[in-house]
Amino acid sequence: MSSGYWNQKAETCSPDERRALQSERLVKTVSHAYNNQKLYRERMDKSGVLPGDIKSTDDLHKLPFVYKTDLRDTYPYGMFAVPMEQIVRVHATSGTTGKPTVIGYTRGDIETWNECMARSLRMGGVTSSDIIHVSYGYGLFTGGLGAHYGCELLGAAVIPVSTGNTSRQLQILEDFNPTVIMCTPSYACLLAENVQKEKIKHSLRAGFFGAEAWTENMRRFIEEQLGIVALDIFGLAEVCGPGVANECECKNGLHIQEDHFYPEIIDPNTGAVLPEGERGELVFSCITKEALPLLRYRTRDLCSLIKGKCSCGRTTIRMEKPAGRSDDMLIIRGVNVFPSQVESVLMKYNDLAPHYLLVVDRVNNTDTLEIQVEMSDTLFSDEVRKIEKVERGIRGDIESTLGLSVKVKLVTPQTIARSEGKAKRVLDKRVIL
Ligand code: DLL
Repeated sequence: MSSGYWNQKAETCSPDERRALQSERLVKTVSHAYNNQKLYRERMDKSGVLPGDIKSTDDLHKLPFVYKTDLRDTYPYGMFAVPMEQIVRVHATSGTTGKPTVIGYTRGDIETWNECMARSLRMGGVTSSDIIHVSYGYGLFTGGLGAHYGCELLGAAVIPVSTGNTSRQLQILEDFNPTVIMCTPSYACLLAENVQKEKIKHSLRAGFFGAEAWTENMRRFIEEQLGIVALDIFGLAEVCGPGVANECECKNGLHIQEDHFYPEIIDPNTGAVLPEGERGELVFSCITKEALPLLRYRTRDLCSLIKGKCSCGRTTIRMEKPAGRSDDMLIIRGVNVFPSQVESVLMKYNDLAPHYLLVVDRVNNTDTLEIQVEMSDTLFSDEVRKIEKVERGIRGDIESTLGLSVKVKLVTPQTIARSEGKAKRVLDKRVIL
């Protein structure tokens, strides 16, 4: 099924060749950032590091970090390292608090991004014969346009559906014969349910799902319900957008486009680089970016890195499927809880739909966690006794996974709010109090 490489040299070169290229690019980018980004120059000066101290990727750890707050503090364009006449596109991330994060791209940055997206698609077996249904949002979010131009570069036929209007999406799936779909995994679950319910006939064989964390159990659900291969696509606007990393057909980690984005894993508390294979916070240095050359950018995403040649032949470093973000973590009665831990338990039950919400509250000074999850139509029409039994089973399973007592509430089908983009899985009432 594999259809080769998009850029064979970049994707299959030896570690030494790659290290040499990365070092050369890093040295250039450090001096570009130092000379053109006031904030980063001041930070380097404060850390006592000069561009001349960075001679190769071995010296990267000497550089200070950059944070999302830096982009907010310099809103909107304060960290751009080129004059506005060289910027050809602007994207922004909404951000739940405060100002959005604004990202600028030069023509060169856009070309790099398009190539990374084309590489991502090719590693998932996509060719110019494919028809690609893009259901990521088009607009300030990088998902739609990022995916779109990668598809065009590859020569595939792209259908720019964007988000929303699920019944129109289903009609396009049935009538336009797309072979590949791109959307968030939570929206893929919603589409899959409707495809089943309305007996939609489609020609899909693969999907590229990302923009939010999703578990292996959710992958199984999507693959079974839609009868396709579901691959993980990762990216973030600050680095470019979708296409920073992608799974190949071997599904054993996401290949990072590391000739452009150099990854490190650090201890989020101390900032120290962690030994190979350990899970920690992913940090990226953009070693070819012109408009926004972020160095040692703290993503808050939690994962580990996998070295070594993949069976697909690629030699690029891979990231483990991200387990969530350090800022997603809930602390409930002192216990660390990630929504993905709950999801991996829920998705084992056939009697449930893949729609859930974690409601956290504080009652009499004690944190409470209620997990609301939708029943399948079959369970919903079953006896109350059966429903209660399933509820008890799930509660026991979750309590032993989290080490925390929880309440589980099975709710009526179609009652948990759906999202067309990134799903909202947590309602933390403590934050509002
Ligand atoms: O979500 C870009 C994107 C669009 C990626 C479409 C994939 C597909 P942002 O809105 O800036 O960009 O959000 C970036 O989303 O730091 C992760 O926390 C999360 N994220 C993105 N992809 C994945 C993934 C886009 N495959 C933030 N798995 C990142 C887990 C993901 N989390």
